[in-house]
Amino acid sequence: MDPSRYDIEGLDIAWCPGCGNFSILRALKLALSRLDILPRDLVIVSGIGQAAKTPHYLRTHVFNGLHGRALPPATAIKTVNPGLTVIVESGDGDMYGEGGNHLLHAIRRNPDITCLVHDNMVYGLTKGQASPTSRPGFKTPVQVGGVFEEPFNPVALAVAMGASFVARALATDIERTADVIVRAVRHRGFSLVDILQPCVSFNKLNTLDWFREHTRELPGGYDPGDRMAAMRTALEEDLALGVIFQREGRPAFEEQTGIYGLDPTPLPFRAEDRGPGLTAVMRNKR
Ligand SMILES: Cc1ncc(C[n+]2csc(CCOP(=O)(O)OP(=O)(O)O)c2C)c(N)n1
Ligand code: SF4
Ligand SMILES: [Mg+2]
Repeated sequence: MDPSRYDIEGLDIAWCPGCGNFSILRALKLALSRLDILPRDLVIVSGIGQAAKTPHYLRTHVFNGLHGRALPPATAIKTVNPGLTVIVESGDGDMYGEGGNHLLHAIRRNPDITCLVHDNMVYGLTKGQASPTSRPGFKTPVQVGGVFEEPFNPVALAVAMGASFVARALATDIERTADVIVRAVRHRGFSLVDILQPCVSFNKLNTLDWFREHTRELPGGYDPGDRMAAMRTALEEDLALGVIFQREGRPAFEEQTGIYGLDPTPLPFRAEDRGPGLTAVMRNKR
């Protein structure tokens, strides 16, 4: 399928020229076209932030909710209509700060959704405060003496919790990012992809050059099924790029809820849920 299938004509994109989000948007469209997912079969869910604007720039279904709260509605959407492909677009502040608790429980529940985190190590939308992944010494108008906390390590957290798919990509490497997104969407279960993204306006420390110097590709023969190797990789100083951990065979949340135990038809399409039966139930509740 042609990636332009997801284009919206005459868009006014609010990102700064040179922002790494443009590369992620291109990689996402490339991945979706390679996966042959029709816009009508896709829902992109997001919270608040520059990253969370991504679904506004694609022609598909969108649910844009509260800051840090993308994962609960995404889980609900997948649970009631498992035929849809559900992708979450989030930022490092949105997903690892405000939404951190939801991330823990999404990993635990393992719904079949793909969570793409645009990790620019800063709060971009609110003009440059430190985020959970900001590096020590990073000075901002709020952290005037520089960040002194340990940066949050999303890959180590996800591997420690037994997430079923954990990967990292560099936004500007569009081909490789698209490849990782394809693998994440194909994976059955919760997929976390931390995408390193330069913020050219508010992060002058973690520039594209910094990311190039501080990242490395996984070695040939690397086995993403080896959890201890994945944890060692996650704890290395250099940030490894690629699929770091993958665990097949873990049942997805929506398969275990029992909703589809007897009837695989998605809830929105079941006649009894739309017909007089539901109407009668609703009437009794009033
Ligand atoms: C509950 C709540 N707290 C704070 C804010 C203000 N706020 C909006 S976006 C944002 C940070 C976004 O950072 P990040 O998720 O890293 O996205 P980026 O803009 O960097 O892509 C904050 C703190 C808000 N909208 N809602
Ligand atoms: S502030 Fe940073 S993250 Fe936001 S659009 Fe500009 S460059 Fe991109
Ligand atoms: Mg950010």
